[in-house]
Amino acid sequence: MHKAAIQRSVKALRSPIAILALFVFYLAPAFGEALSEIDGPKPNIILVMSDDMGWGELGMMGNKLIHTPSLDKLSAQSLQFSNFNVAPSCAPTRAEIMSGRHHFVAGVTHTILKRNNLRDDITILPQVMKKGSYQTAMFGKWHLSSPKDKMGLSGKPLEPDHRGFDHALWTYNQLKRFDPPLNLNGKRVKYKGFCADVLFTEAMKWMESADTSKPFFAYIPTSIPHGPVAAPQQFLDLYKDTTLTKKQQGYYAMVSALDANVGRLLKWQEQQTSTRETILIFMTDNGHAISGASGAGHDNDGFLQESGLYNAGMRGAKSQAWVGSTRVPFFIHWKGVTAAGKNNVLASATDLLPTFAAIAGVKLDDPKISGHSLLPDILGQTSIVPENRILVSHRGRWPRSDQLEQYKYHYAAVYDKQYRMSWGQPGTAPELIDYITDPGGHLDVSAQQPELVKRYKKHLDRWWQAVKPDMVNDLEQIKTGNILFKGKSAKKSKK
Ligand SMILES: [Ca+2]
Repeated sequence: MHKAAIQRSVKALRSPIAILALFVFYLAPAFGEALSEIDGPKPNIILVMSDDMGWGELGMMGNKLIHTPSLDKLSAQSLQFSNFNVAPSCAPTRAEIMSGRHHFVAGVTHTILKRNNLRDDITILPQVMKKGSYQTAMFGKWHLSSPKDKMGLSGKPLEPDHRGFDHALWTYNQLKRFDPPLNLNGKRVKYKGFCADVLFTEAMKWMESADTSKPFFAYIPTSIPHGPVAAPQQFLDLYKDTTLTKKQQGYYAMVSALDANVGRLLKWQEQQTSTRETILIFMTDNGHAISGASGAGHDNDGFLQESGLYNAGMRGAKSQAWVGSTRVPFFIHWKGVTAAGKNNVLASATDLLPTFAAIAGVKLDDPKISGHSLLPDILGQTSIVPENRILVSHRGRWPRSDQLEQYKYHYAAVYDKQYRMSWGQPGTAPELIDYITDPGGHLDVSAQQPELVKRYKKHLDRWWQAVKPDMVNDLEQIKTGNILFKGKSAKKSKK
C-alpha cells in the first residue's frame, strides 16, 4: 500500500549561505535547505488548528472527563509529534505558521491593533503553496491584521484573500458563536449554525469543488474553544452532571463540538474517491486557556492547582513561560506514509512553512525563516532538525511599543530538548527546569546549574538584540510617536 510513497526521498541541499546563517539566531536553517522530491502527485494538505486548547483537553492524553472520540481516533492512527511547540498565544502562533519566522521577526508582538499585523514584506505560506501549484483556501480566524489596516507598512495588502488564499472565509479575530457573519473573499456573508460547523461544512464544500488535477491546501483555524463560551446543547449536556463550573463545562463542550467536526471530516475523507493522497494535520495554537492559572504549578496527578482542570501533567497555560503554554498536540495522518507512533524531535510552529514547502517542492528564499522541514521526520527518515536546537518563547504583549525593552524578561523562555529556563512575572528570578528528570516542571534546578543559567540568559539577550530590528510594527509606532495601546493612542491619551 503506497509503497512508492514510503520510499520517497528527501535531498538536503545545504548551501554555504545557510551554513553562514547559523551564526545569526533567527537566520534560516531552511534557507536553501531541503528541497524534497515527492514521487507522484503532490498530496493535498488539510491543516486544522483549534484555538486555546491545550494538550490536556484530549481523552487520549488521560483526561477522564472530556469527550473527544474523533481526535482520539485520529491521534491513534497518526504520527504524533510529542514535543511540538507553538507561541504562547493566538496571533503569534498564526504568524509563525504563515511566515516560518519567530513571530517577533514577522512583526507580531501582540494580539491586538497594529501589533498583530503580519508584516507585508514577506512571502507567506499560501503564496509558497501557490508556487508549488497548490489551490489554497482558509476557513476561520485569521488574526493577522486589523480592521483599520488594509495595507501594511510597505503598502501591500494584509488580508488573507489578498495574500495567497484563492478562497478565504475569515474573520479578523473571534467568530460569533452562532450564525456568524464572515468575510468571504472580501464580501460580508452571514451563515447559519454553530461557528465550527459552518467552517468545516464550507471547507468540505470547497475541497469537493477543487480541481482534481492540482493539489489543494486547506487551512481551517477554528475560533473554539477560545471564549466566549457557547456550544450546541448536545455538547453542553455531556458535562452537565460533572463537578465542572459552568464556564469549564462550556469550554469542554466547545472542545467536543470541535471534535465532532473532526469526526465529520474523517467520515467525509473516507467517502472521497480521488486517488490523490491527503495529509491531515491537527494542532492547537497555544496551551490550556480557561483556568486562569498563574503557572503556580499542578498537583502530582497532572491537574492545574487553581482550577482543578486536567493539563496532561504540564505546568503552565496560555500566555505563560512554562511548558504548558507552548507544548501542544500535533498529529499528522498521511495514509500509507506516516506510521502511527511518536516522534520526539523538538518541533516548532515555524517548521510548518518549510515542511509544506518541501512537500510542494518549493525552494525558500527568506533568510529569516528559522523553521526546519519536518518532512524527513514525517517520512521516517533521519531528521534534519538539529539535536541542539534552542527555541525562544516570548509572550510579547507589552502594553505600549515604547515599553518593549522593559519586557524583555517578562514571560519569556529559552528551551531545548532537556532544559527550559523560564522568566515569569517581572522581578522574579528565572527558573530552570530539567524535563528529562522532571517532566511536570516542579523543580527549579537553577541553583545546581549556574553555568546553564548564564548560558540561557546570554542566549535570550543575544536573541533579543538580533530580533529587535524586525519588530517593525513597534518600531514604526515608536518612530511616529503614535503608540497605540488597548484601542487608544498615546498621543491622545496624554490630553
Ligand atoms: Ca489561541
